[in-house]
Amino acid sequence: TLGVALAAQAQSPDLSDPPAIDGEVVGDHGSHTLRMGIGLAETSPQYLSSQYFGEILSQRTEGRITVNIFPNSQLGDDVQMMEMLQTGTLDLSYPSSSPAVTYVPELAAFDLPFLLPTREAAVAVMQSDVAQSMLDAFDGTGIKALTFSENGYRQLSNSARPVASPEDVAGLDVRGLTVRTMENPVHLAIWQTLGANPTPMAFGELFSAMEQGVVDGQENPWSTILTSNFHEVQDYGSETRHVYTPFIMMMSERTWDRLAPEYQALVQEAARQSAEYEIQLATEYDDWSRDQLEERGMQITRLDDEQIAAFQEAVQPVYEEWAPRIGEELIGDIQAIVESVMND
Ligand code: KDG
Repeated sequence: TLGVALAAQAQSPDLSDPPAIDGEVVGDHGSHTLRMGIGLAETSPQYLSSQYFGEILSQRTEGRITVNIFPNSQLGDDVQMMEMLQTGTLDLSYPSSSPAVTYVPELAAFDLPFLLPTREAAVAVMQSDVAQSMLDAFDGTGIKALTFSENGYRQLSNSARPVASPEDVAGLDVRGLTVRTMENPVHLAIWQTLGANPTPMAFGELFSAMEQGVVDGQENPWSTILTSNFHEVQDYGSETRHVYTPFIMMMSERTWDRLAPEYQALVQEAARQSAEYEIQLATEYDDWSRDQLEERGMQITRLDDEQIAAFQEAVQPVYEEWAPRIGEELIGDIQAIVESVMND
């Protein structure tokens, strides 16, 4: 029926309304129009929560602070936009933590595969002192890191074949999959170790690279695969959940320094509130997006515990290589947070 057909083509799941905006109006400290560049589409939790961020700032300053959001990598990719923040040619951006390791190498802890087994554990880590010190470590880079939020569990998609095992990635009689990765050495190591041909590439170039067959596949949360229409060029998806990556909302330090302390405090508060909302939206989107992709014709391979364990074992060398470089103590701290959440 029409209802079913419409539901199948829905642009988003039933989403929670943003929390009511409360808190007092902040006194007049001048007007600011801020430009925010993001990589993802207008339907993404990232965009919707960024809009909420803008609404908080606007309402609590009676319109004196306005945020204009530019989606779909129109202003550049994560790497370029972070450079624009440094030079002050962009006010706000919302990259994955992964390409930000060039500024704060400790962030690479988040790129370790299978480190954060549940969303609850991931959120606890993102809200921990350990995570706060990573944000603080941006001091002096020209970037003010405001908050972590959820990018999410990354899943493999490709146009060549169903993937249920590391052998399917490597290809036994055929060549290994060419997989686009974020610009991050740990991600590169993961896919190298699995026998793929990893190709780091900006997110904005990814759709056409897949369309033209420059790469076979990529990995991103289901919500990104759906909202960026990757299913149009990718026939197969695998629920690998191989890594949970955060986003980091960032402001140019030049913009930050131009804001009155009252505005700075408000921006920080709005960033935290919108991050909470983003995590909620991302949670609501996650499984729903997978099911939508299936309805739209993507063949999805769900992996059982044993199959996940096979991937986990295969990427063990990545830990051995990278844990000492990232810092065993830091990783131990993160694992302790994970364990305390899991034992709760
Ligand atoms: O806005 C965020 C995107 O630019 C990007 O970080 C998304 O996970 C991502 C990727 O694969 O590049």
